[in-house]
Amino acid sequence: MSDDDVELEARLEEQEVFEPSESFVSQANVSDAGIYEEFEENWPECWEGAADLLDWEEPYDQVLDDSNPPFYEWFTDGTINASTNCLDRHLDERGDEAAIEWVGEPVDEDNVTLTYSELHEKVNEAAAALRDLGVGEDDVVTMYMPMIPELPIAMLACARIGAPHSVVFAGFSADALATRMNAADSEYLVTCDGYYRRGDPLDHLDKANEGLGSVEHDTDTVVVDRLGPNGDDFGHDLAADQHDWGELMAANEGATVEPVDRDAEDMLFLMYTSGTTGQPKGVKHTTGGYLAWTAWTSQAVLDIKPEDTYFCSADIGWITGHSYIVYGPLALGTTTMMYEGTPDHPDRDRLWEIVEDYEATQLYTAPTAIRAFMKWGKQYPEAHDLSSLRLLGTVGEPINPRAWKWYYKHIGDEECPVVDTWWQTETGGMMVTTLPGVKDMKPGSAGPPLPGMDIRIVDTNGDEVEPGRAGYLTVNKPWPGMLRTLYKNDERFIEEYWREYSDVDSDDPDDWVYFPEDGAKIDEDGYITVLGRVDDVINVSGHRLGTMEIESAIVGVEGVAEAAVVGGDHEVKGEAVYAYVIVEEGQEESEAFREEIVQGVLDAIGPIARPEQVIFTPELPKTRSGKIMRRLLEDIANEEELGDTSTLRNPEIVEDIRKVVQGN
Ligand code: 6R9
Repeated sequence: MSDDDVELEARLEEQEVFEPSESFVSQANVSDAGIYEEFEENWPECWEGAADLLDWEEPYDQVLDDSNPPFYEWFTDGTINASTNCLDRHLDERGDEAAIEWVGEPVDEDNVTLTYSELHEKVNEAAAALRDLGVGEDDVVTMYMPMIPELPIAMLACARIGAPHSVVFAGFSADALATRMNAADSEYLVTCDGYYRRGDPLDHLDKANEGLGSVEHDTDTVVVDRLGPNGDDFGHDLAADQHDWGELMAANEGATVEPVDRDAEDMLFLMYTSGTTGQPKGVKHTTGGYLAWTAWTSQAVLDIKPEDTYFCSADIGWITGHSYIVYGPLALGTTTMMYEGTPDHPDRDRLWEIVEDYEATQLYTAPTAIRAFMKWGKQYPEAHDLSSLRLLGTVGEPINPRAWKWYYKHIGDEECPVVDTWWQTETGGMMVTTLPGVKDMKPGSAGPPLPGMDIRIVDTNGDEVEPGRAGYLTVNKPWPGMLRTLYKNDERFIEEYWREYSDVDSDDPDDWVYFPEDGAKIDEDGYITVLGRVDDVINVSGHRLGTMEIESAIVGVEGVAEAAVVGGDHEVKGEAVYAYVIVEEGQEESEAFREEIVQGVLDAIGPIARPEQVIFTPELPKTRSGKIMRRLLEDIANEEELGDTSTLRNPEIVEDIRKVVQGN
């Protein structure tokens, strides 16, 4: 490092508050600090502005109906279609502008630009094709696809005909697909033959077919041909209930489909997410509130303008991609980018090359990616002109100040504000983050709640804690983008999110408090630092994984008697999976068996859940009532000083396990 660099790093390291640059503020969509007070005074009518960002078929009567908490309804009696809002209404002014810039894996230079007119056309054809197959309003269509243009096309086609989609991340296993299709009674699947990973074709249909084998009802499947002749080696033949996407599209060439009027509260999509039990939760999002929320936050926080080229590097298989690659940006009529590949192929400057080539104006990514960039070194971004960037964002997990500052300096050149956005699958969109044109930034802290949000950090009794003390994050007022329930399971919805801090017998909305199961603290300025999950969910590279799901996968391996899974610190992934395993009598604790266990997890969930370490142990530390003391196992994984072991039934086991893991 040069002397200048050393000086700069030292200054950055000490600096705790960063002001947004004047050049940013002067053009920001939101730059009036009065918005916080205004929203507070005018709640819930303050959300009319968000609804005004959309075109409604029938205007709504009431902003919020809170007569039956926690089953809140937003923009009641309004009717709206999401695909019209993302497409049709932009045609006049922006028909020839790019809606989606798709950057494929660099195998055959087949990048695709879809203008609003082209996207509109394809969505109409796809909507007609799905209807031909029999898809009707409210039929759940599952999608199991990687980052290819057909994924948002299929999503918007569903939105057009009022069929909710349920997107399953392509990296998930066949089992995960089957569980979700069964849970949603989904009779339709859109998938593809395969896709490229680091230049090599990868079979995907094989996995989809395996999953379909475990689906309990009849299904129709549409298969996109992504690989062309490069997929010939996989030797796929479509079964009688499987249809070729290209043929269906060709048969419907030029078709137009009248968008279906949806009630604001009608389901737009389902998204399954990990919880504390083995069964994933089907989070239900609606049409009006969700779209208003994602459009408003895209405008206020990501500062999206129609003429931008906005780049979010998430996968559409996760909520971030739904809200901030597809719905929010397209509702605003901007150009949204999709990247199929990984950030390190063909080289570690791939993202910077894309930013430069497309002159991206915003980059929204995850701390795990930023930590990897940091590890690879600043020479990669430095080799590219990143001056088109105006704003940077992160999401998915806490970002440590060092990574924040690296991002701010080496990617944003100290000119771009960084928005650290806290939210969840369940919240639909952002909840806690700085408004970039209004608020100073504090690295490591997501920032204050967005205007109109009532977020408090409380202790186990629900009383607010002093600034600086750790507590639990709670949301005390509803918001338009919130989940409405867990699919066909209102009871679990209340149990999972409300019971902890609400008076569940009351019908006064003031007695209802949403609990996202995150720990947090707040400072004197009202800035919130999110500390992480307080349930049995671990966050690997920004992806939520339930320890129970992984444990049941491990226990499913023959020869395993018992398993406990915890998250251990990981330099790049944030957290990594540590699996403590007790084998059955007669089962050898061999390397080969370790591999079998890892394979069991890959088969049941997918590569994101791959255990970093499998630790054989004769016993697990348990309380006298028989509960596994996960905290101790976490301390061991993190080489931290061990907490209190006095309540254990078997305290001696802790030292034995520690020796195995830490080797001394
Ligand atoms: C959008 C998304 C949600 C969980 C959430 C929290 C963690 C997300 C964060 C963050 C600290 C941030 N999380 N953003 N923690 N700072 N900026 O990630 O949704 O996959 O449902 O995960 O992720 O623990 O509860 P989802």
